[in-house]
Amino acid sequence: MSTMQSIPEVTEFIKHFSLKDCDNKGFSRVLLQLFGYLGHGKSSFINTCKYVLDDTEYKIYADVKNNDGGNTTARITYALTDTLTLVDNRGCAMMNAYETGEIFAQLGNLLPLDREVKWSPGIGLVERIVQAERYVQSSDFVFPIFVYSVKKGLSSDEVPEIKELLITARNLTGIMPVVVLTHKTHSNLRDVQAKFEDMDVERIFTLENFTPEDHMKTRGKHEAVLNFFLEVIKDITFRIERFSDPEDEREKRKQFVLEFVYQREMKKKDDEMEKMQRRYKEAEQQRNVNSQPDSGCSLQ
Ligand SMILES: Nc1nc2c(ncn2[C@@H]2O[C@H](COP(=O)(O)OP(=O)(O)O)[C@@H](O)[C@H]2O)c(=O)[nH]1
Ligand SMILES: [Mg+2]
Repeated sequence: MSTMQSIPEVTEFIKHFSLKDCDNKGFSRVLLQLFGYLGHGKSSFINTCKYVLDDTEYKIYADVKNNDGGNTTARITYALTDTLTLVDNRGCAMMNAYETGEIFAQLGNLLPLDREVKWSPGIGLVERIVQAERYVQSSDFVFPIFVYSVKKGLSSDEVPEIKELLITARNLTGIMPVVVLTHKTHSNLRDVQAKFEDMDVERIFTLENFTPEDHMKTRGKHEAVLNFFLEVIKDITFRIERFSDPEDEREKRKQFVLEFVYQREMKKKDDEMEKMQRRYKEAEQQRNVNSQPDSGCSLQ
């Protein structure tokens, strides 16, 4: 935080940030789209942001225990200011949400907000995107934020998948996701941070979330969150000037996700075809072996 500004000044600045003040192209609200794996601190981060910006007592807005059974999906919104809204995208906690394109449909703001929807992979996702069109507001500006827990650690084997996830999210939204590392006091910090830097992530924030067990306000924790918002606001104003109009941007995101789903379905078919051909060959070889005259012990 700039030493020129006091905490109340910065808080007011964030609270009054509006897209009206920039070349907004018709965007009116920013969806801070949180994504990341289950148990990495997304819900806690939402509660932390509310605690810092509202600056009242600690409340639980996002349920830290709700681990999302697995066959429904929802994108839940938490309004932070008139302009900034946090979105908890729960699809990423599900098995295969990444492979099936579910997480990208959520990140691309192509699925409704605040509605429980039965989860369906593959072509079912395309139907849900079409059905959602009348509920989705194009005037929402999509800003991706990847939440990852330092405490969980990050092995080298996991790096390629996460990198691909981040790059795909970037290609979809036009913005390289900002990374929030939770549990920053854990000893894995340097290692995890270095691995994210190697993934070409531009902006990495490290922080310790406030939790129901420990929400004693310290200046360090409080300022870390305010700083995060100052930087995010800078990023938003930079990006928005380089975007075309909201309808156009949404159409691009839709095409991207449809193409992604299509490619995945094609690959699945190719894999199945290959498997079938392999089985056929194996059966053929087996038949040839069986039909060969057994020279060893023939009785004449
Ligand atoms: N000490 C500490 N605990 C955290 C932090 N972030 C999350 N937690 C705890 O980790 C658990 C999972 O967090 P949660 O927010 O539910 O993760 P989600 O599944 O991504 O929403 C909860 O018990 C939180 O209290 C953090 O930065 N520090
Ligand atoms: Mg959660």
